[in-house]
Amino acid sequence: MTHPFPTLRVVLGDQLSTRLAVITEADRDKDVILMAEVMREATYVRHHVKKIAFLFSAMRHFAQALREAGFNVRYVRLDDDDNSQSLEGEILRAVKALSPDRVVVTEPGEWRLRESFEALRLALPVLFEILPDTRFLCSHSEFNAWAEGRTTLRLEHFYRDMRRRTGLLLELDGKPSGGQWNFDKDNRKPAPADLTIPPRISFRKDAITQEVLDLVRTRFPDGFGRLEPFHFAVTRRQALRELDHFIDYILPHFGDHQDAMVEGEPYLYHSLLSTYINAGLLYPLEVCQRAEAAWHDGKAPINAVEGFIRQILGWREYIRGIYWRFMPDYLDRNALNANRPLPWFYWSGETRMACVAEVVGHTIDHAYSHHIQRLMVTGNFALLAGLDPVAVHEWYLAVYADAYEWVELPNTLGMALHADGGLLASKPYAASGNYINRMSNYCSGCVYDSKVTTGDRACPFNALYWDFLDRHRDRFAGNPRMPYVYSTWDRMGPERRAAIRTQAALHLEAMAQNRL
Ligand code: FAD
Ligand code: DLZ
Ligand code: SF4
Repeated sequence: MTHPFPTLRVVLGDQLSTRLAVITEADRDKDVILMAEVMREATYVRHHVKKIAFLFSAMRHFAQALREAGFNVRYVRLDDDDNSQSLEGEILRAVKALSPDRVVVTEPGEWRLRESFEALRLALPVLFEILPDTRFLCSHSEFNAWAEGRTTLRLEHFYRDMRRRTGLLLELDGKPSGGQWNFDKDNRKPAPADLTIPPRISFRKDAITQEVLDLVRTRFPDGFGRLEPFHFAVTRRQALRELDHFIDYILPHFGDHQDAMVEGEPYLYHSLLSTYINAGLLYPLEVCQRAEAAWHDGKAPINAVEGFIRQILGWREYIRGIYWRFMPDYLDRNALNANRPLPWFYWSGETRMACVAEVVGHTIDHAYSHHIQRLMVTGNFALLAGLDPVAVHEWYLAVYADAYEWVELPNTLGMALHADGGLLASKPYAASGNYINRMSNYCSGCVYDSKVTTGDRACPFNALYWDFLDRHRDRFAGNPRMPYVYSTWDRMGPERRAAIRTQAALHLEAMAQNRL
């Protein structure tokens, strides 16, 4: 259908994909594409300065590429005089200035913004259409159809359905490639001492990125994290180079050390692709297809390729399905009644716990830490210490370059904190210092001793682990995956158990006083 007036086509900062209908259906002679840098999006949590700089630079490059391809782009810079500093305000301003006969936008990735767009729809004098985000491989209705009537929503079932639906790693007879759906038993080994760490690529900062770095330095002087060095890809072409590098040099070893943690090594064999996929510079399906092709070409083993594809085709889509199915009340869930404030060391990294200091340090430096660091160090500590889920959620949403609520919230509230009561994970990801010692080399440089539970050198994760299990015995004792831990606790005897409870209270007191 052709329209006599222009259509205003809105592209948000994490929608930098030319394959979205908002772009593919644009009339280059008439329509206007609106993009806006606004303070409200840049400050609704205390975002890492690298995240802001990455998005603004990627947005400016995307706008430039659209203009070069012949589109009309109305790009509002953060410092433009008339900038109303909100996306809603910029849409209204553009409607007044351009008199389009309709506005179209791809649905936002966060509930708060979708709600406010729904309100804007009623306020606008023209038609306002919110289009589905077709970059995802499972639509809302497909996820809801899968979830409907199930008593438990387990990733593994969802993932197999997605393999069947997309044909990824599927043979002609419908059987999984390599004979198994899941090769996790071959993965997740600790890192050997002589592990070679592959080099990573860094991108030259052009004039656009330099200008954005200056802007962020000036406008966000108290922002979280270190702005430089800045290595991010900011265009699709650069993101594709990062993908090539991953497929050629890193994917072959992806599974083996997926859960390992090594001092001074933030990246190991992880892909670093989440930031680009989530902002739209890479498409999840193409990333999975590249990994599958590497297996077909004999360049990467099945355990690595299957493990990697499961993260994107399985976890990423599943997490998004959970978010939209259970929002907005998902945000209020606090099944374990956790309410302690977030300790300052989450922002400063100043703690004697070497593992936490290391992970927060990576976070400050790179706006990145890998999954096991997020889940089993900062997440695990927050779970054991009973930190307020909303405070923890806001921290994760702020500090990582790949963080948007649709993906961050279920990972934090559901996977890490068990605050959704087990909707997402059947068992809490609670672990003592022993796990961190097994999967990392952090403990050798720590003032605490991972093998000690009480006394001056006691690793805080130990007493807090037992205290956590004890506090929530009613909830977890019946869990078929947990009887062993409770029988170990019971065998300790009343005096030992009391000493551990006292030690846990001392750790929590030290935490509150910033002495931990
Ligand atoms: P890789 O280890 O190389 O994994 C490959 C890809 O799989 C990732 O790029 C990502 O797209 C996908 N993936 C892997 N695990 C998950 C998962 N659990 N959920 C969704 N996608 C997944 N991921 C985000 O993208 N944004 C977030 O804000 C975010 N917050 C998290 C918060 C917590 C508490 C936890 C435990 C996990 C969080 N994750 C989040 C998931 C995961 O940690 C990151 O996707 C991953 O660390 C990104 O690094 P990578 O690209 O090197 O991943
Ligand atoms: C995260 C972010 C930031 C920091 N700034 C902007 C911005 O200035 N303009 C914009 O369109 N989008 C920005 N974003 C991304 C949005 O917050 C994102 O679209 C929503 O969180 C929904 O996922
Ligand atoms: Fe972390 Fe405990 Fe190991 Fe120290 S001893 S690094 S606090 S697990």
